Amino acid sequence: MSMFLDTAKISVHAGRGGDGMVAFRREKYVPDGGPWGGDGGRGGDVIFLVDEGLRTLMDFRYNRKFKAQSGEKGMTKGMHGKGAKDLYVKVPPGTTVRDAETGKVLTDLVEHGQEFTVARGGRGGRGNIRFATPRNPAPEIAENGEPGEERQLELELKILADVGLVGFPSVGKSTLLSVVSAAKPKIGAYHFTTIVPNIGMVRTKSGESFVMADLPGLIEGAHQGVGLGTQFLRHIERTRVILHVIDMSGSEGRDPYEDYVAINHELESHNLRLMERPQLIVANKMDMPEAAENLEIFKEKLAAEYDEFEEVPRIFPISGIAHQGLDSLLDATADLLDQTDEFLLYNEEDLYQEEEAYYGFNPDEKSFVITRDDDATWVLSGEKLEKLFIMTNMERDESIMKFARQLRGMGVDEALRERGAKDGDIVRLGNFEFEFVD
Ligand SMILES: Nc1nc2c(ncn2[C@@H]2O[C@H](COP(=O)(O)OP(=O)(O)OP(=O)(O)O)[C@@H](O)[C@H]2O)c(=O)[nH]1
Ligand SMILES: [Mg+2]
Repeated sequence: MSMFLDTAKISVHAGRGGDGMVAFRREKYVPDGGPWGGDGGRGGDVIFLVDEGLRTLMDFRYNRKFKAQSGEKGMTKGMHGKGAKDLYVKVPPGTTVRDAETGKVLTDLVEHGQEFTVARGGRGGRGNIRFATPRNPAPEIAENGEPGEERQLELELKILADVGLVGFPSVGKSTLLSVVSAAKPKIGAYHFTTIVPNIGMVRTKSGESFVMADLPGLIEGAHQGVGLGTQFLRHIERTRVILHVIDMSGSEGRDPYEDYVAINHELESHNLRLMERPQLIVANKMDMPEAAENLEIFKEKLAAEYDEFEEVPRIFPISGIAHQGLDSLLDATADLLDQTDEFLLYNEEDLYQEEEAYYGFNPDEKSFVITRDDDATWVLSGEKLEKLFIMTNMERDESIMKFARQLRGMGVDEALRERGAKDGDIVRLGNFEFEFVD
């Protein structure tokens, strides 16, 4: 696994509902007390909560399982068991949540304080008070709690920033962020000094402000996973404007124009939409002796790519170290942001539909499945049936009888008969076996 956790696979398990209680009134002077068993409490939900203090998914590296607590059991005197507390899991802004099995996006969490329930707790089982009827005033029946939802999730972080600094390693991206904002990113003469995106708030002299992200350096082949690879390309996806930083001094023996073309190629290969973002070219390290000459060559090569009717991308010569040319770069960036709309990463409709499908009832879903084991036992399975089974207290005859009625109601008996089940055949459901009675 990678050191730089911008994706994580985790499992969430909501709490199970508490079991309902079977109890009867036994008071002085009340000889035949009525039913008095309360309901079980609700199991806790697992809820994601966006915390702007977090900037990576690092916390999920060692902690991958999240389980909310179960509800309390129902009690005598008709008292309900206490509901369990929901389990809140903090995630950084910009976290996309997918169902690991289907790969579908469940939600995209961007705002501080935003919440999303990823697994719902089971409801508490009903106590015997709830089963009293005129015909059966003292029912010895109570439900077990409903199991909590369980799912595997994939988290992917795409940080939120208005502006992204993009370029080869050591071109001076972190230096630039450090001189235009209060951020204190690490700066170094070696490649890949920056391994986690740094964010700073920039305020221009004319009073406009925006969020700038210093991203780790890109190299050729990044979209195929070379260097720090796509982990950082994905962060660019949420930015609206790209500042393409180039070492115009060619200090490492590279050709500035080739660098420019190579990086754009990476952006294009990752996701075509990255090239839809407006870009300003930042010609950095202009304090170096060779820079002025290199800039002229660069301008010529760039202009040659465009005809007279096309707009040639604008170039801003600066020196991060000498604090030169920064104001006009920042003003132009603010203007460009004003003119640029947000890029929607996910179609709103897709997100909505997914939620519907998740919580809604699916009428096409088979409520049970019948198979046959080698020893000729009939085996029942299926989510709905298994849930019903878990919620049935198999230690009490009345509950078992109710369960048998529910199976009949679902058409299980009829289906078994159709498949050829005979009187006395063994039918298994979970660890419970019973005889088929025709
Ligand atoms: N001469 C000169 N050197 C600079 C300038 N800006 C940055 N440098 C130097 O270039 C080196 C790399 O700077 P960083 O800001 O760490 O570069 P980076 O693009 O963030 O690099 P990575 O994080 O590795 O991708 C450091 O030694 C800086 O001092 C500049 O304007 N002029
Ligand atoms: Mg850096």
